[in-house]
Amino acid sequence: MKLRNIATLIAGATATLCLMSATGQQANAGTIYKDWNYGIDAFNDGSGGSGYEIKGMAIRETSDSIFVALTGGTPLTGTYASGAADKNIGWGDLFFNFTDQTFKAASDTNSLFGIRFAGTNDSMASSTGVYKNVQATTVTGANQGYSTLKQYYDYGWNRENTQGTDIATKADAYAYLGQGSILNVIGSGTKVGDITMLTASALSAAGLDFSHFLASGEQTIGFQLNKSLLGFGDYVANIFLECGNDGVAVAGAILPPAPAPHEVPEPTGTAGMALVALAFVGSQLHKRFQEKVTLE
Ligand SMILES: [Ca+2]
Ligand SMILES: [Ca+2]
Ligand SMILES: [Ca+2]
Repeated sequence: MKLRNIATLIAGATATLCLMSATGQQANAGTIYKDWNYGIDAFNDGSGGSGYEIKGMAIRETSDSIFVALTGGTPLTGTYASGAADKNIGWGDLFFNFTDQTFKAASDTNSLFGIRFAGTNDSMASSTGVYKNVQATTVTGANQGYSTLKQYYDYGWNRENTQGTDIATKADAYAYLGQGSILNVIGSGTKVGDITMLTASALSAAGLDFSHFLASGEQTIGFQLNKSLLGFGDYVANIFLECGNDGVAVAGAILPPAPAPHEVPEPTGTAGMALVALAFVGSQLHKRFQEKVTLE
């Protein structure tokens, strides 16, 4: 599958980057920039105007954390929309797919990870945080949105980098996401932990720089989570707005967790020595006791 090839390429590029960083050399690979993996979305495929325009997503991995950042015109708490059931259209949930299956197939087998970060959206997840064994569902209907991805494209919104630089074409989008319902929130899953929302200055301090790609939106949202909450290996991460008016994806790889500190098995010799030592101490105590008895 082409998408996997892209992810594998990026994974390889990431490994190369790390290797070259270790030797103190500069390297540019794919959309990795200053340790963040960027998916830059088309700037003019947000149906409904600037309030529904995603410009990009970026993901950074450190030894123990995953950082995620999104930029565009949609605030964290969404925008007023009279046609939406809750009068508000905002961000859907973010998904990570570590399987080699399409999004729909991974969803159907409850194999996605999902992150609800927008506390006011229409997610079926009960609270913000990280979820595993996730099946995705759609809330576009309640948000005055597109009933299918095909409908979005049929309305004329196909652009270069339609779902970001890693799913650049409509054909790639169909191959990964299908042409049916836009599955944009967590439908079911098991919560495994919380996320920490990050301020713009914290994101900048962590090296985030959408402006390098001229992709700084009016709204930049970011959060951090413990790496142990997610899977690892090649991934495709993607998100849509609640209405399906825009979406973006990033392909990359998360390194496997570092092996636990090696547990040195207790050598039988050491155990034997310990027993001998205990026996010796015991015998000495016994001897002293005997001596004491004898003296008395
Ligand atoms: Ca866009
Ligand atoms: Ca809504
Ligand atoms: Ca898009």
